Amino acid sequence: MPKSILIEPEVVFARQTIRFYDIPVNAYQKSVQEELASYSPDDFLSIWRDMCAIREFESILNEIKTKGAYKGVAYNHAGPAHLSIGQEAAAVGMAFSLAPEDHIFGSHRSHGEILAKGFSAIRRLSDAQLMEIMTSFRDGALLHPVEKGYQGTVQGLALRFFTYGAYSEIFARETGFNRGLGGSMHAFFAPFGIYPNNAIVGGSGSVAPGAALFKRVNRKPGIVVANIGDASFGCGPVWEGITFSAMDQYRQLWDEALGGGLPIIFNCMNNFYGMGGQPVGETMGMQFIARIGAGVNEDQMHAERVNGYNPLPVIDAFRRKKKMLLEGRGPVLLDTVTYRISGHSPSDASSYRSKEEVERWQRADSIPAFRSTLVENRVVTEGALDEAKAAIEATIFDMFQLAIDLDASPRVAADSELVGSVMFSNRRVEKFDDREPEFLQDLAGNPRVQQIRGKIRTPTYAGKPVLKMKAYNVRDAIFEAILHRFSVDPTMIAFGEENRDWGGAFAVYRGLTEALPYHRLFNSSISEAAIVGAAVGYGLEGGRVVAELMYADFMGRAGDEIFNQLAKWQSMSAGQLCMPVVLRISVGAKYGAQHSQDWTALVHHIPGLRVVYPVTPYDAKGMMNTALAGTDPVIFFESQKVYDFGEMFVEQGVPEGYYEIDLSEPSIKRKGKDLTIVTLGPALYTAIAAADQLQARFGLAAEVIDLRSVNPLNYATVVKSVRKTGKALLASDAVERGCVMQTVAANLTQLCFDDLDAPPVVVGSRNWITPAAELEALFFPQPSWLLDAIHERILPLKGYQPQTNQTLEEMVRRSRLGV
Ligand SMILES: Cc1ncc(C[n+]2csc(CCOP(=O)(O)OP(=O)(O)O)c2C)c(N)n1
Ligand SMILES: [Mg+2]
Repeated sequence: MPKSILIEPEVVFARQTIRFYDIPVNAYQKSVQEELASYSPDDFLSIWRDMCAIREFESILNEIKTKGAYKGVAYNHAGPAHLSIGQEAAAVGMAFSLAPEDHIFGSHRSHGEILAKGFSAIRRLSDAQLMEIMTSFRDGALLHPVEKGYQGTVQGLALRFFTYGAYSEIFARETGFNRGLGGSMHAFFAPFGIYPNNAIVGGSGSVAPGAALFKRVNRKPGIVVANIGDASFGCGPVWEGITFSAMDQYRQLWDEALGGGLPIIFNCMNNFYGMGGQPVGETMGMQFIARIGAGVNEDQMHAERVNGYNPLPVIDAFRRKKKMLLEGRGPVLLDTVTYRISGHSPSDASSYRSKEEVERWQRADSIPAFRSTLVENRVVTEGALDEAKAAIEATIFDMFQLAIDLDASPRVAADSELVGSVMFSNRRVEKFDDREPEFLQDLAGNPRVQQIRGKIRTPTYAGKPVLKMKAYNVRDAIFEAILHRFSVDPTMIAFGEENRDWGGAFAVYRGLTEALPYHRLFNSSISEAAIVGAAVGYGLEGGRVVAELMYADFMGRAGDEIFNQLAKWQSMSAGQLCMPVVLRISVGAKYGAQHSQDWTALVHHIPGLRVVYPVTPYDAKGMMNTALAGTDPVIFFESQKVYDFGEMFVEQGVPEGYYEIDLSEPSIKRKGKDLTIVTLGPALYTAIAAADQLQARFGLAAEVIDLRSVNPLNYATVVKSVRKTGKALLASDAVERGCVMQTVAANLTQLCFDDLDAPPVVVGSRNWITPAAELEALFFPQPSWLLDAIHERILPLKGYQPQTNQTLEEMVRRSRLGV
């Protein structure tokens, strides 16, 4: 859909041509004299001073990395330093006219952008605001060391505070912006509008659009800038972020009052190099990054190339583009040309470029060039420039020395649990804003709500099992929990592929289209990286979001966004950011190798993610409720095998009201004393079938425990059961090698060693591709496999004839062949 957009053959097949307009390259040609009306002498001075400050800040890093000392002060910095010496004009030009509420995201090479944005914010905030930020930020932890003995202005104090926080962060000190957990490549300081910088090339390209989305949906002021390198435009997620930002719907379908296109500038810090590869002439073919805009939308993203070796064209461009964004005409692409005089990192041997080239750019260096322009045009005196430079350099040198002083700026103790303490935020937030949640209709009249009201929520009705058509099922359970949070938290949004109109690929959202305005539920482009990346950006800005991947097999398309972005920003921020993002991932079946794999193991392995996999209506509703009240990223797996299953275990049925289930507690689904079967995912139902046979044929009472949660996981219930029975079989639909259950089995071996009659046994799917629907019984664990494994490896069953080979010899054979 949307049904309002009609596709007409006569129009589609009419003869026409696609027109492009010219993309400006270096259009700005004003002299300083012509700019006198736009800048005060103080502005000019500040611009140059900021450039000098960045140069000094990074020159110190360069000297200590390459020579071990600066001005006789020795320091060994173990970590990285990707310097941007040469790029100062581009950074200052980018930040100069931004307000504190404009948020920048960056890359591994963003010291300069961080500093420039911080200096710009310090100039714009009042003394009272600055004092409030400095005293409240981590209870003054960064302020105390820099205010001792300082007698100057509040702005001067803020400069000390800010440069000290930056150095401390780079040197992994407690007094860093992020307590040293971010470091050089991930440092940020949100109070000044400086948001995460990303060591994954192009990482900000998919995350920053989510921040822009947050501003639109929640009517927040300001714009978002994604500062990314020229080589990052070869990264898929950057293209996806651009596509996501340029969707027509913002302007064509969303309520006009929200403000139109996403307010985002993709600002290419174009220094002509990746590390050593050259996008122009070697690794890409577009010649001008600005050209990309032409392929994106009719506005061509208002793309432009500007001279970033001079701050004024960049400031001019940012002023014009910001105005466009505030008018709802985003997104924008800027190709800001600069040059990295420094190496990629201090170990760079510069084998990929000639000395002559570097020297030519050094001769054109923006810092002396801009100074000459100001002096020649009598805008600022040499004395004023020298004085400003000397003052800021002194501050920076002082702050460097303070940051390397272990007494003033300690590292976290060697036995510290700091990192562990910030892996999860563990908070509970009912709603992230107090405004009224927006709906299009009264929910009582919603057809889906009415339909669910007529369903049976208990395992039996009038003594008989409930028909599938009548049963309140897993789909309904997830819907109810999500609808509840939509009605409580006005920031809550959901998006993914086919989320609107279609009702979600598996009909979980059916009914929501009628209930919610576009900006709360929308279809995204088929851009898994951008779906997850944007959810990350939205979450870290302080909004609640449910994003969806249609199949677990598509996680690969969003690998970085799940593994490095969603999982890591809470801890890299030392607990300052939270990540209230639920990522729904549906696990398929019947669709063969690329649509039917359970990939719980992948996210189980990644620190920083909560991972759950409920398979009953009671669990699905309770766990989704908990996930949507928390502040941590939750990977919420769902199984296509069980969407239409009714409740089979909770006799009282699934409550109509709100309840929560702990996201780390396994659940006993059937009590027993002879053997423990632990399951994850739909293997629960396989285990129940096996348990029925054990009872009927062998008089054995199996205790069946559904893990439900993968991480965090409380072992207490499982351990208690296994100690009681002395026997453990673990089953899931994931392929057996490296699956979650292998970790659980290994842990149970240690936790229950004295009580075990046999080592815990894992039964999973075969280590194959998932075959066609007709052949799935060869692949997914069947009840008989469980019985066979019990018989062969745990407890011989009297008179039992195994149907498959579950012996240890077979395990070794399969392993040897890798299948
Ligand atoms: C996904 C990813 N691939 C490769 C790298 C290694 N790497 C770090 S910086 C870099 C070059 C990036 O070039 P560009 O985006 O132009 O930024 P610049 O370094 O020029 O500022 C590479 C390849 C990485 N950090 N992330
Ligand atoms: Mg580059």
